[in-house]
Amino acid sequence: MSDKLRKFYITTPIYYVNDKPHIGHAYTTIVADVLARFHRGKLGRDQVFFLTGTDEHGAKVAEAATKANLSPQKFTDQVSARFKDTWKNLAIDYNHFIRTTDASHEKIVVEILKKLKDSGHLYDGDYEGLYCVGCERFISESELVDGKCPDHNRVPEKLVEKNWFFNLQKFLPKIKSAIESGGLAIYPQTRKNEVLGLIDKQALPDFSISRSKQAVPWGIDLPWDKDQKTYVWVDALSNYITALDYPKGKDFEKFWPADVQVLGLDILKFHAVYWPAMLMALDLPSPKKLAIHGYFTIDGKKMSKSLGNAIDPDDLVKIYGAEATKYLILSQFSFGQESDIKVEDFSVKYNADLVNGLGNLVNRVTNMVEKYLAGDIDIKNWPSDLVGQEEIGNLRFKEALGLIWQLIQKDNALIDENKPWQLGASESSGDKAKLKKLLQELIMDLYIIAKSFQAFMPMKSQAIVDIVEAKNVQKPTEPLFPRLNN
Ligand code: ME8
Repeated sequence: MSDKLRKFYITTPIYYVNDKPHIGHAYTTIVADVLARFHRGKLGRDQVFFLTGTDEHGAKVAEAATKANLSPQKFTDQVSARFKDTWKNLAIDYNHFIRTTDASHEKIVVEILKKLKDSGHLYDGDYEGLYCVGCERFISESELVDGKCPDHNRVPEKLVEKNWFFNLQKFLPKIKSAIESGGLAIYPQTRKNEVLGLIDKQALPDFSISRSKQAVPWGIDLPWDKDQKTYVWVDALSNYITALDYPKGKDFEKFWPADVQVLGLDILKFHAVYWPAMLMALDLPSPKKLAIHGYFTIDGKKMSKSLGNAIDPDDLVKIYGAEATKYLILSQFSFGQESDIKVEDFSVKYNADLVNGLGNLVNRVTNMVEKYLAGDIDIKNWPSDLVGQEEIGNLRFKEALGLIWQLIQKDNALIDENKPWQLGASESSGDKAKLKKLLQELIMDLYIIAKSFQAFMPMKSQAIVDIVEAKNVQKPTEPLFPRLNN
């Protein structure tokens, strides 16, 4: 395999810095973290690049900064730091955290803009539309509810202004064939069909890449038009290559095109159409795969600041710890589906799967090895076949964890059926041999279980591997998953 194939580049979207991260942002980031860890295990640390970051320009940020009585830069410094803190609390192991206010990003965006202009892909024209400051975009009449933007419950402003446009039309046939051929894979299939539908319906007009300074006071200047600032999508999407130091950086050489870009369905169009078009205009290959997950609601309602119902991942970490939180988030929802989150389900699942399922199995088995074999389990060859690995590679996290859980259940049933306490009490050598064989099977299964969920809970995985591999197997002194206090 060539070196170019033996690498893995994975990205999350860069998140808007209007507030602290919520469980939706955490889901995307955890998915990318698990995939990054999974591929690091296969390819080695140096061959994997996991990028996340924050999207810090735009009218909405300027507005929020004013409200907070801070300069936009100070404001974004603060909010961006909160994202970093949350990822630290969740033990997210990214390679790079990009901010669109990084000088290096801004400089490369200017180069990209110049390239797009010089190669004739931009033109200027009048843009007339309804602009919602909340959405940071012009929105169409059909999106309004009672004359207001439904997401922000505010009346949009009417704006006519000169903008620079990107000639998207020219690229649509090429994008269509890239998607159809699988060169640009979109997972799951429903989202692929949605994008092809948009192209077929010709619902994809050219898009503006700039706004007047009045509309967007906080952003990157257009290098050839000082009255205009770069509008969100060129600035934001470029992060995936500016972070690699496009055009000449070693990381860019090594890692582009991205292997998987993870995102929520809200920004599908931008990633599946605008982004490949921009890349084609720059003569660059498209990402290999876009992995689109569904949107979460909380108790059937949209998560929103005004409803105050967003779940803060930091709160979950305080209760369950970083690794259990990641497990609980990925094991409850199938990737790609729209799902409803119920806060009370977290503790039920924590108790069932981790405290009474896995934690209890580790205790039972190690306790018996200590008691009946004096800790000496005598395993010559550790198993190498793991469970659920194909599923993880294909973004089927819940299903992968489900397979691992079948093994835990099988083992608990095996113990109940074989009654090792009776075998242990027996004097017969046949029973003793049977007991040893049973415990060896259980210990090897614990090893398989721990190694199989390594990408989800690396520390817990290592703790179990250390316990079962020890010369003298002992029951853990601290519970792997502490019982909840109430
Ligand atoms: O769109 N359920 O940033 P953003 C699931 N800056 N996932 C959710 C979610 C929810 N309720 N809410 C957010 C932006 N997400 C742009 C992106 S990329 C070049 C620029 C996740 O802060 C989901 O992955 O609104 C979604 O795509 C992302 O957060 C959007 O974050």
